[in-house]
Amino acid sequence: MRLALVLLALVAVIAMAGCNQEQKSPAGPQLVRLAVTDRGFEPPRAEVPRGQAFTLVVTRKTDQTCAKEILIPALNERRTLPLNQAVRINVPNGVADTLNYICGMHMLGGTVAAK
Ligand SMILES: [Cu+2]
Repeated sequence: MRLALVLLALVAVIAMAGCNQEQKSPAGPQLVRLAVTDRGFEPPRAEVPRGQAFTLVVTRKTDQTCAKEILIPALNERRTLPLNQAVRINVPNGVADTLNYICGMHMLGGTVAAK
């Protein structure tokens, strides 16, 4: 019985390792993590490999800026940024060489460049 449990645990670990490898493969989704701090969006300039879709993962970590929304004009996207909650925005391949985003009041922003 104990052996069966150990085997089950091993199978689970191997299955999870397999999932991780999938995420690291070149075809997997590229994540671009952004934080909103009291200095604005960080990093303000990010780069992604050219020719790949990616997912913006934006987490607002402060109440001290006006950036409680993010706008991505090229995607016609406007999303609210709840405090300390990661917001995922999928960006298809080929939308823009340099993707611009700004806060809801057009004061803070940044770019993601395809290189
Ligand atoms: Cu703003």
